[in-house]
Amino acid sequence: MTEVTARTGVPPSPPRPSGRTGQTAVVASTPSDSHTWGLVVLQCVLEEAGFFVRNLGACCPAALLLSECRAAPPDLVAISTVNGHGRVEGADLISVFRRVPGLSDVPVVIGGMLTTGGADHREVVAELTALGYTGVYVGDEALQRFRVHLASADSHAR
Ligand code: B12
Repeated sequence: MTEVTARTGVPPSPPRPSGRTGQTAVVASTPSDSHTWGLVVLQCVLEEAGFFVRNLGACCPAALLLSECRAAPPDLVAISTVNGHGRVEGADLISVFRRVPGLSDVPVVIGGMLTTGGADHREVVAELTALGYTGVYVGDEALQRFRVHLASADSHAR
């Protein structure tokens, strides 16, 4: 039977062959963020890289993300946020996530537009990395750098 994610109603595409066949990624936005297209792009990028993706959708409550990840710990969590609250909500999210038994070592990345304008990207990246994100992707090259990271992690896994 085709799996359909509870909140989006979108059936995930089958993973493509790669070194990661069988690995799963969870994709979600921060709790306040209703932008959906960054999530869709992220899902496509991860599927191209060979992941089976569970897309929890926009405005994803932290409790839903945590319960999904506890029920079946994924190989990667990718958070997308562009509404400008990502620095604050992303910090809250990873602080709780890292305290959950079984999730302290799960790789979690966040990307998009994490602030409203002027903030120093390096400062935001350093802050969120220190709180526990595996990768923080901002700016025009965000998606490209993430793709490069996925490709290099995949080749190391082979
Ligand atoms: C469409 C849109 C909306 C729609 C969303 C509809 C929907 N179903 O998605 C609606 C009208 C609902 C909306 C609402 C709002 N929006 Co709006 N929206 C946009 C708009 C025009 C396009 C966003 C989009 O879909 N882009 C296409 C996708 C594919 O690209 P993306 O989301 O930018 O993601 C790319 C990268 O950021 C990156 N990326 C994203 N996530 C991740 C994650 C990882 C891990 C990685 C590696 C990369 C990555 O990859 C993507 C592809 O390149 C942008 C302006 C713009 N031109 O970008 C504003 C914009 C994002 N919105 C903005 C704002 C402020 C709002 C509102 C607060 C407005 C308001 N006052 O109500 C609300 C917020 C609602 C909420 N609760 O979140 C601002 C954010 C400002 C900021 N961060 O500084 C923007 C930038 C407009 C602006 N210039 O001011 N919005």
